[in-house]
Amino acid sequence: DESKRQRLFFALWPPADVAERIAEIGRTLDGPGAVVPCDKLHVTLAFHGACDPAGRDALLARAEHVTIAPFDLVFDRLDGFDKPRLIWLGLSRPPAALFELAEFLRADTLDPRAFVPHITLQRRAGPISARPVAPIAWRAREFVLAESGARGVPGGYRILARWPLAG
Ligand code: 2AM
Repeated sequence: DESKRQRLFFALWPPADVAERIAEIGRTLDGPGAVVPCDKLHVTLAFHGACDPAGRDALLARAEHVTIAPFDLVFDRLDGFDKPRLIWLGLSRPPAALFELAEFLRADTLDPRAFVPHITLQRRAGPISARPVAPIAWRAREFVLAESGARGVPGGYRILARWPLAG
């Protein structure tokens, strides 16, 4: 039953005060892009696409097996993708634990792209030359499973479940 499929992804969601500072960067950039509002800012860890209920349950079960301690993230550079046209905030020194977590949660995905940790700031954006920005640091203490396009709202996200990071 196609109507039961959900677009699911694991993500890190910044605390509200951090998200507000990140959103400010997106707002102050020049250019034609659509600025992502602060409650939608996140780091996608693993994009699983359209999942049926059994697929969703498998993701919920997998998340229970994460044994990674909280880790620090320092977002300190702007960069972009060409397809789709995004401007994003990234890390010049992403911690190993971030890649471990993403790799564990990406198991069995069909996503062929390498994991590039980023927070999308603008969509349908103009070109950007990569450059450093004043660092914004945050300690990741939990990860979430989120649904994209929930209740038929494109670009709307709904957090379905949260798990604490614990080593
Ligand atoms: P983006 O911010 O780089 O566009 C929900 O759509 C989240 O999943 C977004 O963070 C988006 O990343 C990511 N996403 C959407 N489609 C994807 C795909 N085909 N492969 C990997 N990530 C995807």
